Amino acid sequence: MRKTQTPLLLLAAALLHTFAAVAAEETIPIAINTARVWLTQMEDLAANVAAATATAGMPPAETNFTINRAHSMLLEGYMETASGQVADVAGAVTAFAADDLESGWVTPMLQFPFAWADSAIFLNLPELGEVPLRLDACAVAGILEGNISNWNDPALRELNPEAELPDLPLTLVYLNLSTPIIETLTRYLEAECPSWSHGVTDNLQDVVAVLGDGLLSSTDVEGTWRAVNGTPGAIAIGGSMPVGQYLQVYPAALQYALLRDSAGDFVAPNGGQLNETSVAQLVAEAPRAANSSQDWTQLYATPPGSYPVFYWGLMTVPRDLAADGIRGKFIKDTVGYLLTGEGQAVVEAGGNENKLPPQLLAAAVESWASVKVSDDSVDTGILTPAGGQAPAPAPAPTPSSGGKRPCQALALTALLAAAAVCAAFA
Ligand SMILES: *[C@@H]1O[C@H](CO)[C@@H](O)[C@H](O)[C@H]1NC(C)=O
Ligand SMILES: *[C@@H]1O[C@H](CO)[C@@H](O)[C@H](O)[C@H]1NC(C)=O
Ligand SMILES: *[C@@H]1O[C@H](CO)[C@@H](O)[C@H](O)[C@H]1NC(C)=O
Ligand SMILES: *[C@@H]1O[C@H](CO)[C@@H](O)[C@H](O)[C@H]1NC(C)=O
Ligand SMILES: CC(=O)N[C@H]1CO[C@H](CO)[C@@H](O)[C@@H]1O
Repeated sequence: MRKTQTPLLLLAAALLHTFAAVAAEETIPIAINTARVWLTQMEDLAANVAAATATAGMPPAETNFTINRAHSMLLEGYMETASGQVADVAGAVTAFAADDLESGWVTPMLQFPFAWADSAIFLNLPELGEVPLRLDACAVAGILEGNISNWNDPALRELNPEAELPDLPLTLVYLNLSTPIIETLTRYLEAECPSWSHGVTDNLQDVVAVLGDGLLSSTDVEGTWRAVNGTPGAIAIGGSMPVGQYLQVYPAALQYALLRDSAGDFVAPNGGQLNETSVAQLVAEAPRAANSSQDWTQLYATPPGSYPVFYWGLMTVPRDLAADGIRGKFIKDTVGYLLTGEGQAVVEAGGNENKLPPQLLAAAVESWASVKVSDDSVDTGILTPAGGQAPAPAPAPTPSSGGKRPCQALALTALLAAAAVCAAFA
């Protein structure tokens, strides 16, 4: 967009109510390609954003979701198909490295975190009743390597003296994707189980391949939940528990395992309890928007809470959306909403995922605020974080004709501005 149009757009924003009837016919399409675990949040985000834009008399933002990834550790996997770029936003669990964010794009990409969650090891073993299964790192390693293949294995009995462990084959459900969750898992195994010999990696497909009948390999998160739900004696390691609407669909997959930490305590996926030491470390290492590559990969080196297997939610958008005109501002505000108090409540609404550690929020907002748009003063009606550029005050409502009017028939005073807006919405 040419710079000379900016004052016209400012005026236009103030006059939007004059032609709300016209604007109501338009929608602003936004395409989000997300990870399954964030789908509920993205749907709620879209609903709130659509309502906010409509309430403000702006063209409603209409979000289109896909869950479609060629490779979940690579940004191209979210943003592109063979035929080109498909998504405006990646709602990912992956913190993409600087190279991936910077090279190959028309404009480099930027990321910021908006949420995190423990990635519970979960199982289908009703015999346990209310007693959660206890595992240590070597028991997890033993299950992955096939050394532990029955629930009455002596190593499991020793860890679970109180539990009624049945004589039942143990089936590992493994999500056969490269994910940062497996990196957190293997970092834990590397640190806490001396006999773990496979290092830190993002996919254990070669390790679990030896399990034969003891393995159910899945290719997507929901497939993992379905397999655990449908298989007595199944355990999923390195996926995530059912979230959102799936809690009702996969009730047999809702048992989780406690994991022994370095201090010898068994910790539960804890619903948001933070390890203040590691959060302080993460804050110190957070990229600073003005000066850095926006590489947030260090988030995955340190568990934000005490459960060692976990994931983050990260939004990825182009750093410069100026070429998208008004739509660029809609995209920026849509993702920024997640960093507001309201947006963080959306993140936590399902009770399974946690808002950003508040100490990290400032750095996330700083990254978000650095996204360039053609006109940051346009008020889309979408709530955006404090600390970002304040939206222009809402225009005073003016009576709408209620009728359908073409852009060129607007009142003379609005004509120039309307032309700019009509062009921007085209
Ligand atoms: C959603 O976006 C994808 C990728 O751009 C596209 O293939 C699909 O047709 C879109 N769906 C709708 C309903 O707009
Ligand atoms: C599993 O068993 C093999 C063969 O006995 C052994 O080499 C390996 O260390 C065991 N794995 C673990 C995690 O103890
Ligand atoms: C994992 O998927 C790859 C293809 O992406 C396949 O070659 C491999 O056999 C699978 N491994 C397991 C253990 O399912
Ligand atoms: C908290 O985080 C620090 C730094 O990462 C770590 O050394 C410590 O073990 C953690 N404490 C717990 C209880 O997880
Ligand atoms: C946020 C941040 O760290 N900003 C710094 C970027 O670098 C300039 C100098 O190059 C500093 O003045 C800013 O404080």
